Parts: sequence; C-alpha cells; structure tokens
Amino acid sequence: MFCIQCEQTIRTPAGNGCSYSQGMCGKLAETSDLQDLLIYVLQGVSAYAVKAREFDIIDHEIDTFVPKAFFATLTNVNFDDARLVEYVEQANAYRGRLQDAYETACAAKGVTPAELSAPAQLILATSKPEMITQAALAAPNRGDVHEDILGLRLLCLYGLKGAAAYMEHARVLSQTNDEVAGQFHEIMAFLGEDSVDVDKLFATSMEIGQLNYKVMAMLDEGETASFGHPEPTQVNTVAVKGKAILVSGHDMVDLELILKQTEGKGINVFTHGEMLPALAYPEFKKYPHLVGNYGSAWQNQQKEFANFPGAVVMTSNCIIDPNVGSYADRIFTRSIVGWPGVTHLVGDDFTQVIEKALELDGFTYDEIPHLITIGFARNALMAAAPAVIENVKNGSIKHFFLVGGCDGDKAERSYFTDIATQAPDDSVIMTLGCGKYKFNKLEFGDVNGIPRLLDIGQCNDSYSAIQLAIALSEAFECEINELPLSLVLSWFEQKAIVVLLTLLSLGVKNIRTGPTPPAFLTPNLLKILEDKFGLRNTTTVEEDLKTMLNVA
Ligand code: FSO
Ligand code: SF4
Repeated sequence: MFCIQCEQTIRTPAGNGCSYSQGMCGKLAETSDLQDLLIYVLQGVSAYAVKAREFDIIDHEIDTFVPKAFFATLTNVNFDDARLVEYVEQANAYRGRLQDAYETACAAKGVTPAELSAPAQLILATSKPEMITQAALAAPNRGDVHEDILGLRLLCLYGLKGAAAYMEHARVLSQTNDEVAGQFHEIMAFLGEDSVDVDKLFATSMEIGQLNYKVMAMLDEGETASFGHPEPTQVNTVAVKGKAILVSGHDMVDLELILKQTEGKGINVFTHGEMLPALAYPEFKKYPHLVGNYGSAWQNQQKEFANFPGAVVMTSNCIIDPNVGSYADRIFTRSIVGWPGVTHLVGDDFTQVIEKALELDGFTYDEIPHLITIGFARNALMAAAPAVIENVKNGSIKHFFLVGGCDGDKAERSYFTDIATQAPDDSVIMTLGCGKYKFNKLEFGDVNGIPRLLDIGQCNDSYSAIQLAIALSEAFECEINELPLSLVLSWFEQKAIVVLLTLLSLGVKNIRTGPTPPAFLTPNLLKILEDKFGLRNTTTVEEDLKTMLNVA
C-alpha cells in the first residue's frame, strides 16, 4: 500500500504516506491496492479511448465510466473491495471493447495499430488475491523515480481525480462534453506513461486546472438549469419533530428523488455536509418537508449520524466507518460510495430508505430554530455586486477573504475559524466547501446591509467565486491579483487539489493553503509553486492577517 493523496496522510521523519496495513482514513492495504489497480486499468482504457478518437470512435458509455470509477478512489469514497473488483473487471472489459474498435478501424484503413503504454497492455488477473499481487505494478510510486518527478505526477493524478469527481457530478445533471472527455482521456493516458519530463508534467497540472474550470462551468450550468439559481435563504440547523432522513454528499439529483418519494409520507428530510447549499435553490423550496440542515462537516459524522434518529443517505464523499457509531444498518450508499456490509442502492428507488426512516423513532421533540443564511452563489453575488462595489468605493468594505475548502479534525484547523472571527469588521468573508462548518453558525453582522459572511456553496461553487472576482476586477479595472482579496484554502482531499490547480491555472496568486502542505509535494516543488504563484502555507493568524491586509 502506498497512498499519500489527502491531508491526513501519515507523515514521519522517515517518509510520508500511508504505507502500512491501513491508512489514517481506515482504508485497508488491500482496498488501497485494488484502487491502484483500478486506476492503472483505467489509464489503459483512456489510452485506447485516445487512439479510437483518431478514427472518430467515441464510446459515451466508456466516457462516463472512466471518471466515475476514478471517483471511487478519492479519499473517503469507497472502502468496499467487492465493488472495487467489479469496477476493475468492468474497466478491463471496456478496455478490450475499445481495443477491438481501434484495431478494427486500423485494419480497415490498412494502418498498423500503435504500441500503447503498459496499462493498456496489462493482462488482468482473474481473482482478487491475484489482483492484489498485480497491484504492485500499479502503485502510484512505482519505479525508481526522483521524488520531485513523483510529486509532480501525483499532483497531476490527484488533481485529475478531483476533476473526474466533478465530471461525474456534472454528468448526473446531464452535462457531458465530448471535448472535455477527450481531454480527460488524454491526460489520464499520459499519466499511465510514467513520464519523467518535468516541464510536461508541470504543464499537465495547469491543463488539469483549465479542464476543471470547464467542468465546474458545466456543473454550474447543470445545477442552475435543473434547480434554478441559489438565492439568499435562511436555513434551520436544529432538530424538527418527526420521522427523518438525512442526505449527505454532493448529489442534488438524489436529494430531489428522495424529496419526491417522501412527499406526503410524514418524513422530514434534512441536508448534511456539502448538501447544505441545496436549500438555497428555488426548486428545493417547493418541498416543505425539506426542513433544514442537520450536523456539520464529514469528520463529525460518527457522532452526528449516531445521534440522528433516522435513515442516512451518502450520495458521494465523505464516508467514514459507520460501525464506530453503530448506525451501519440505517445508512445507505449511492453511486460510487461504498462501505462493506452497508446497503448500496442502485437505481432511482429509495423505498428501503423510506421504510427504514418510518421504522425509526425520528425526532420526538422540536428545538428552538437556529437559522443561518446561505445561498450567495453566482447570481446572488452578481446581484449584490453593485452594492458591494459602492461600499468598496466609499471605503466601508476594505477587504474580501475567501475561506474555502474542506474541513477535518486536526486541531490546527482552528486557524480557519480564527481567520474568520479575527478578520476586521470592514471585511467580507466568503465561504465554500465543508470547511465553513467551523464557523458558519457564528454571528458576523453586516456592512451597510451586506452580510459579512457570504456562503457561496459547495467546493465546486468556487466557479461562482471566480466569476465574482472577474466581475470585481472588471469594475475596478485591475487584475484579480490586485483586488483586496485574499484566498485561504483549507485542503483535505483531491477536489480541493483540483480547485487549487484551477485557480493557479487562471493566474490567481498568493493563495494560502493549510493546515499543512500536501505531503506529496517536495520542498523543491513547494518552492517552485511559491516562486511562480506566491503559493504559501498558512502560518499564524496574526502574521497572515497582517500580510493579507498589508499592515506594517
Ligand atoms: Fe468536504 Fe468531503 Fe467538498 Fe470534499 S465533504 S471534503 S473537498 O469531499 O467535497 O468540501
Ligand atoms: Fe492515507 Fe489519505 Fe490515502 Fe487514506 S486517503 S490512505 S488517509 S493518504
């Protein structure tokens, strides 16, 4: 096992990465090995997809499958070996299908088929134990490679993983694009070639950022076309009496299905984690039994789900061991998510979830509502832009902070709460991702009617933040980097990595990331990123606020 993809990876003086029998997230060595093998076979599929495209052969089923299966290997997504073996076998079958199509097209044109990279040539083992043995070939740190090259390869691999996750989120909202899929396959295939070309690897990381920018635009389009534009909305965050279902993850199509199927059944539906922003979309306001958000970010789920007296649905990341809080019999997984022994739902029927919720007590009491305001995505931000610009011009707003990214349970993450609470009163704080749960129930007041805390939405809604930054830079006729705007990213997993690559590829400078730098980036690579983009790690709140506000 070798996995170093997330912020909580094992760091020791002797070397970084989870490489023993189990990762910090609970992922077992065999599961990790199967994920490596899956990625390797997917790289082979992509290699053939690239070649097949030379003959205008596009297989949409395979274009859908590859990013989706890749998504299963993100942190805290799929811990179920049986499902991973199925993905590996399916990938292998698809690779064969594309190979046949490509070679048939070559034969028809009298062309000799190209010799492809090792992942395209792998002869897959037929049993799980043999697959595990074969996984050594596929380890992300395979070969004897300089640590800087490995770091760059991993930056690309993990960034592309994040983009794959957003591609799948966009796809469920009917947003697909052949060009984007083609570009994705090219990068995936390239990463299977084990390049040692530093310049090409670096350029690829920027390409992944650009690719993800397009994917986030597709996702924004899919969400707003399906559910309308989020609008500022007050959301209850405490218990409401009645039977209950809690919906977590990012997939709002699942939320909608659950809401439709629970109509008139006396069940209240709550959002959890990254599903919170759904409550701001007009389409979801049609459902009076969508009563609010319960709980906070992913790392608290073992306590929060244990206390939730109903059924829980994980539509995407992040899942952690449900046996710890003893709720494995009332949590359900969807799509790419998996936990051994937990019921996995395929298709659009949520009857099992509904029956489970009806069986359970639900909340037997009402709590006094605690309201928070959400819903400042693209349109709402643009509507507020003239007032914001006016307040910047008259000196009432002096600075903007974008505090985005993931949450986690390290004590150092109090940094993000402190940045928000210690930011001066004449500043506005924008949030996105699940990192906001550290402070989104606190009071921040307003500046001349403009709330000081503006929640933009899920981590992928960084697209909205980028649009606002572009609008502000146009209004003030300056570069984004000249705006009084500081970006502080709390990173945890691969979606945050790709959002960072997107921002860097757009030329955004001086971003701070924390609480620790990615362990796969070597000191040399961190130095390059600092020199080129001013990217730096968070230090102390006092120091960072001073620099961000340019206070002497
Ligand atoms: Fe959080 Fe998990 Fe959006 Fe991530 S729930 S950590 S970056 O998967 O997705 O912010
Ligand atoms: Fe370790 Fe993170 Fe990989 Fe889990 S996902 S094995 S914690 S690096």
